[in-house]
Amino acid sequence: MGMKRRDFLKTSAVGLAAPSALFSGVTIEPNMNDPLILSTWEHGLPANDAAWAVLQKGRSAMDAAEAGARVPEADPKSTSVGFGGLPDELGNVTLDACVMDSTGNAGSVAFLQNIKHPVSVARKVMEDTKHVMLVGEGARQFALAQGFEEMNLLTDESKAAWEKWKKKRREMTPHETHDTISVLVQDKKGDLAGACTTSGWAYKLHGRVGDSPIIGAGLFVDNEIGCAAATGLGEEVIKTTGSFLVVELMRQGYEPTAACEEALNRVIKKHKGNPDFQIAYIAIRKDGEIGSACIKWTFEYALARDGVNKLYKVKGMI
Ligand code: SD4
Repeated sequence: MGMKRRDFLKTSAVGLAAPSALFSGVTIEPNMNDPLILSTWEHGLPANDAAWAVLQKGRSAMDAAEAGARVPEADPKSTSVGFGGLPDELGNVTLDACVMDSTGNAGSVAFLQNIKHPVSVARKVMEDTKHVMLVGEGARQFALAQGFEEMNLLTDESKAAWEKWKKKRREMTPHETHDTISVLVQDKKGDLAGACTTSGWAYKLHGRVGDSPIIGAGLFVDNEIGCAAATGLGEEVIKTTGSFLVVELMRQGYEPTAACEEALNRVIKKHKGNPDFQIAYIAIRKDGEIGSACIKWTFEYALARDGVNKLYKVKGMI
């Protein structure tokens, strides 16, 4: 059954009392012919521009999300993603990424080294293998076999930052260095897709994998309900299956921002009301409503819609 937005909101209010029963089997009326792109942080702006250009050519939400994520991946000034990403404690740039499309298909790579575009490798895993996730050396070998070029991803600037860090080995607070790019897209057919890519927590233990390549944690897409993505302290996003939770809360009738807040509430509660780290979520509901929330300080997302691409600030919940 299709729902008008007003009906949806009416049902939502009731839905909070007995959410899943009311919402199971209900289809939210899709937003058609009003494509939008929602990305994390300031590097979301150029990512959105690239994604928008792809949508303009009539291509899919998945094509657009991948094209968007590739922009910060290739930019050495984005020191938290791809080429130029800050390394782990041993000086290795190790990358995590995933994609999920409107059919519910997903691909992911984790702990990948020396390949500039992990998001595209993740897409290849999704489309050209029977698997969802490849890691480390296996992921690198797969990428090389698919024609991806091998390259050194540690720029002089990131190497210098790492060498400076090594002298004191000061523990980084996660929010100092976390800036994953997550790109959520709704195309003009109303279909949803997403991509997420990062070099993770700077100076992490060698072998550490964050939330960004974990389907349901860093990213989740359900083409009936909506999609969500995360940025921030991956360990805590994994422990609460964050992006999946945001989408499930939208299924239960939560507005997109309320869904992001409720998912963060679980983290805040676990940390006695005062976590010392940042997590932010972005979400698109199938009817084109968007939402976002972050734990503390501020977070910025970039939204491209109606040909306008703008950065918006979100205030922390605590
Ligand atoms: C991670 N969530 O590896 C990523 C890092 C991040 O904004 O989001 N930065 O934990």
